[in-house]
Amino acid sequence: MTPVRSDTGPDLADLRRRAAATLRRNWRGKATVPTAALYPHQWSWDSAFIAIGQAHLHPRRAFAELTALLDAQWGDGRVPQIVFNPAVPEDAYFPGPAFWRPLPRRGGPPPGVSTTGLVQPPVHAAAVLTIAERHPGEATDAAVRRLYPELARFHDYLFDRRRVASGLVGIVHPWESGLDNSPAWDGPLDAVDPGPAHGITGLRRDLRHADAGHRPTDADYARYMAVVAAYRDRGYADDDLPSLPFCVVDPLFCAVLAWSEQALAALARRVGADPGRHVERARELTHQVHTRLFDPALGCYVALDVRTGRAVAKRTVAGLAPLLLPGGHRPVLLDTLAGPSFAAPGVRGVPSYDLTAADADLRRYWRGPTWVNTTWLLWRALLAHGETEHAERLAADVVCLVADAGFREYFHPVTGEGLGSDHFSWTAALLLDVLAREPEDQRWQR
Ligand code: 2M8
Repeated sequence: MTPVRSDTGPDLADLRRRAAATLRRNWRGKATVPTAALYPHQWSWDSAFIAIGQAHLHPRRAFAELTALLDAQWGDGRVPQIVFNPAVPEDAYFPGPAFWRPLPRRGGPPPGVSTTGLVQPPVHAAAVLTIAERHPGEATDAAVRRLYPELARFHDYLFDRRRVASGLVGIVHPWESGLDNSPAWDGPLDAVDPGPAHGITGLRRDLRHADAGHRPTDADYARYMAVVAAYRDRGYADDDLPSLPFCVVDPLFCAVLAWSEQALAALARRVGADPGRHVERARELTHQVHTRLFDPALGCYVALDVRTGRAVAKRTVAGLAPLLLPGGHRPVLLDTLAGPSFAAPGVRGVPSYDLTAADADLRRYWRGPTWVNTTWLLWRALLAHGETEHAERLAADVVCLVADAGFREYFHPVTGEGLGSDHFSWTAALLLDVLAREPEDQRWQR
């Protein structure tokens, strides 16, 4: 894609127009696909990020996006990772709807709705609060009244059914982390028997739409499938979670849940409900994250393998996410964020993994590239803590990456090369949000 620049930096009006066009192109009538070919259904945390950007264009569409997702909420409260579009052929995405069946009748999705049985990081309540604060009015109030009970039920599910390791909240598949191929999952996945891996390449659809060097390997996929099959074969039941082949505590998932739980408290106040339990749960989970997941030697938070009880000593962007929370080890995290692991000269945005690590792979999915959504989360955290200059640098990085390489799924953190798929929805949506917040001045010049 040709970068559009004027003498004074990227043409912001043009970027906004192209971002809006990307979201229009990916809108499917009720919800937005992350990108047409690679991800042709609705994804959970994508929709939350998309709604944040969509609110700058069509607030009604923003709420429609979240309503479509929550319409697929399971009876047990879980909000599924993927809501399958019945109009899309079974083999357009792997693993498609058939692989996930049977879905439970009791406690499962509404009749006739086809989903996966996993969840994704619960950014949704924080997204609704973000939208409500920026776009006040009657329509927003009505939407918040409608969405609050469903969001609260989702959090009840996570706190009641996914509690592991006394108080922390666990995930049972790398796909639930959103950072699927993170080096943090290599150790826990090594212990998974992949079963027969042959034939995986033929089944995979992602390799038709993205460079194999930017995506997970077949060995990763074989293990992903084995982990899904084990959960599916026990009816997606959450009893005795450590007996599943994969069960970890992820610092980003927990930090986002505690952050969103604070947002739920604010939403509860708006609709006249009692915020008490949200305040208490946010406080308790925040405390657990700060006391149980911090690794002083690495200068960041780390994941916990619940099956072995061992911490995963890897410095990933997920380990910076507790910056979203009050208290904790903020000065150390700020140093790590500004240090050589995530911010060498010329590096743009926040790389997904420690640049100095021997196993960093700056082109491969979640193993080094910069992603706009995780950079956006840290931008929000920096703004909340008054770290304005640092936040503005990240905002400028996002704008320049997109101006130079287009609305790509992820970016090489050093060269800025666009990676993964193109016309990617959350890149467009969050760019709109960054542009709406940051004053237009000379800082975009690089
Ligand atoms: C990626 O994950 C999906 C599985 O959920 C895949 O690779 O097929 C991840 O980047 C995830 O965080 C994202 O939600 C999804 C859709 O954009 O793609």
